[in-house]
Parts: sequence; C-alpha cells; structure tokens
Amino acid sequence: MKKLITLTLLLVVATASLAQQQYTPSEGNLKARQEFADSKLGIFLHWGIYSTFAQGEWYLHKSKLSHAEYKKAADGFYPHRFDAKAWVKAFKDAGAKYICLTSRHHDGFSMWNTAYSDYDIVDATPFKRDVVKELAKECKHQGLKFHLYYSHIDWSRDDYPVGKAGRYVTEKEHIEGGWANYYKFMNNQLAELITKYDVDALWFDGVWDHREDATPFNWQLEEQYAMIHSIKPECLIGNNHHLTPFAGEDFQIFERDLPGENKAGYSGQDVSRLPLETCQTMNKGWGYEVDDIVYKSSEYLIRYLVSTSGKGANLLLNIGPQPNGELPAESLVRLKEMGEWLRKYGDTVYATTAGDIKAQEWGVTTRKGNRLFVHIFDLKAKELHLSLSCKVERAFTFDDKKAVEFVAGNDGVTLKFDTVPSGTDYIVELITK
Ligand code: JFZ
Repeated sequence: MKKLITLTLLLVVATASLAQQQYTPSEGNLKARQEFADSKLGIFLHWGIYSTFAQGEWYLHKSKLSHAEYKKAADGFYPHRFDAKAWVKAFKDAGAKYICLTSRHHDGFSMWNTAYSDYDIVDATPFKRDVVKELAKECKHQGLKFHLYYSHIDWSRDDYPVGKAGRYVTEKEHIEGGWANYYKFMNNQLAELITKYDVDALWFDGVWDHREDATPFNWQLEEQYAMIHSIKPECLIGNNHHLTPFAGEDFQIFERDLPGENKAGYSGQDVSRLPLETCQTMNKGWGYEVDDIVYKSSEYLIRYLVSTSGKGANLLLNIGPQPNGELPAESLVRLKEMGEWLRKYGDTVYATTAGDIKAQEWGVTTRKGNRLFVHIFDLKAKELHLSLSCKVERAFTFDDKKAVEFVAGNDGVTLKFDTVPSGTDYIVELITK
C-alpha cells in the first residue's frame, strides 16, 4: 500500500514537472513578450463598486460588512462621467503603452457583461455599460495594449474555498467541495474575456490567500494557463504571487518594489529572466480612497520610472478612478508631467535594457545597443566615476548634445562637468564599444 502511495506521488510529481517543461511559448508570444518589455510604462486601474465607498478595494474585508449590505453599492454605481476615449488619451499622452484594468477584484464583482454571473456592471448597476468593452475598444483604437487584472480570490461566491482574507465577510457559507465549481466558473470567465475583448495580458492575483505550506491547496494554475494559451497563445500571463514565476507564466510581477529590492515586504523572490514589471501607487492605496491625498511628486515618479527601466523592468503605475467615472485630478497632473518628460527623454527609456552599472546613490543607467544612458538624479560633485568593462568613444549630454569631458582609466571612465549636474534627470549619453 505504502509503495503504491509513493508510486502515485512520484507519478503526480513527474506529471507536474513534465507539464512544467511542456510550456513552450509560441513565436507570437515571444514577440509579445519583447514588445511588452520594450514598453516600459503601463497604467494600472483599480476600479469597481468598492470605489463608491471611497475606502479602497479591500473595503468588504475591512468593513466586515455583510455581503448583502455591500452588494447594495452595485445599485448605486453610476459613473456618469466615465469616458473611455478621454481616459485612454490621457494614458497615451502620459507615454503609457498599455493599461491594466481590474476586471474583477477580490469582492467578486465583474466589470464586464459576463454570461456567468449577474453580479456584474451590466446586470447589477443602473449604469448598464460594459466598461471593459469600452476600454478594450478605445485601447485598440488609440494603439495601447489591453491587460486585465483578474482575482483568484472571491469574497462573494460561496464556492470559493475560504482563505486568509475575507473571513469576516458574513452571510456567506463556504461550501465543502466548491472548488471544482469555482474553478470552472473562473475558466469560463477567462475564456470569455479573451475571446470577447482580445486581451493582451492577464494579471492574476490572490494565490497568496492559500499558502501552499500552511493549507496545501492546488490552484490548478498550469491547466488554467494552458487553457488561456490554447485560446490565444500570445496572451501574456503574469501572477502577483510574490514567488519566482511558475511554468506557463510569461512575465514576472513585483509589488511596490523594484526587482531585487524588498522595501515593501512582498519581494524576497529571485529575479527571473522573463520580462519584469513593478506595480506601484501614486498615493498610498490602489482603489479610490477619499482621504488618500498624499501623492508622490511627478519628479519622484519620473525617477521611479527611470529606475525601473534601469532594472530592465516596466512600471505599472496605478490610478484609482472615482465613483463618478473621473480620474482624480492629482493623478491627471502627474500623467501630464510624465508625458511631457517622456516626449523629450523617452528615447533613453523605451526599448532599453538594464544599464551596465547597478543603481547608485547618484542615479541609474539604461542601455540601447551601443548607447549607454547615465541618468543622474543627485550628484554632489562635478565628477562622476563609472566602473565599466566597455570602452567609451564619445560622451555628451542627451539634452543639447554638448560634449562631456571624460578621462578613461583601467576600470572605466570619469566624467567631468563644469557645474554640478542638476534637475530631475541629467542624462549623459555614452557611445560605447
Ligand atoms: C494585491 C491586492 O490584494 C491589492 O488589492 C492590489 O490589487 C494589489 C495590486 O495586489 O495586493 C496584495 C497582495 C498580497 C498581500 C497583500 C496585498 N498579502 O500577501 O498580504
């Protein structure tokens, strides 16, 4: 008997690792990955009926409201100022190349006209408009890629196996053996999203609700990923599980931290060779919160974007739209200023890879072919030594192409400036060999 169990276990492990080895991204997928890695800036949108409470997207959990009470928000969700065209234009003008919208967050409310539930924007709100559809159409029209956030957690359905979060949600009984039903529901919704809206990427979140070690649980992700890739092979898959990527994933997500850093506490994981993406907020939270008014400055955000590029990653910068359908004025100001900066300096960011020198106190570096961009944020001296293994042929300011004096040594070059470099990002371009 014991032998049989061991054998079965071995078989399970072997099949699992076989499945792992079996994901070979299609050519179109690899092309989409490259395009994604080149795009550098995306806009994250946390928008749902939770926005009406103006207390963030975790409000159902935090408030300990009964589900029946929370649901009433749907009947009051009427974002009459929502204008997909104006939103997408603002994102495009900001220099973003894609957006990622919460199609369904942990509260389980679907922001599109799903056939698999009535708890959705068309069936349950007086607004009755499919915002996923409208944004997908506008993105296509204005040339932005369209990504969707999809939560694996659902605090509203009773077939979702209760995890770490949402335990306070009352008037809801989690049924034993609900998983099979819930899994089918998710796969139906995902297939629906990809087919109806031609989604370019899916951004999953929630695996951390059931820790593998504490509550052994099989999310059956590989089958889910395979299903997605079978419908649209070039649809990129990312998962905010805070671990090194699983088989079937096409990019790696970091929450509130640059790859390799762990200031926020979600990112001890190794950095993979997949395209990388860091998601970050402009203020504190993700979903609209009425008193979340302390925003990072445009200068900070520009430097953060450049630093993300310096790590070879993308920045997915968040906005929490208001319940009336408007984007908060503070976020619009920052989008505008980032756009102005990117129109001048975008060449040093888009389609670059991580620079030769890792992030320093003074700034970061990015590279494109034989061009190495030195981004100086904060230098106290008129000299800057760069340890490089390549040869520098020319050095000049990116802004006005004025030659920058440099002295070559055996471990790189020392740049010499007439005055101490200042500004948001003082860029020196080096032509290297
Ligand atoms: C997750 C979401 O819960 C959050 O609402 C937002 O969408 C963000 C982008 O992603 O954030 C997390 C993920 C994991 C934990 C907490 C927040 N965790 O493990 O405690």
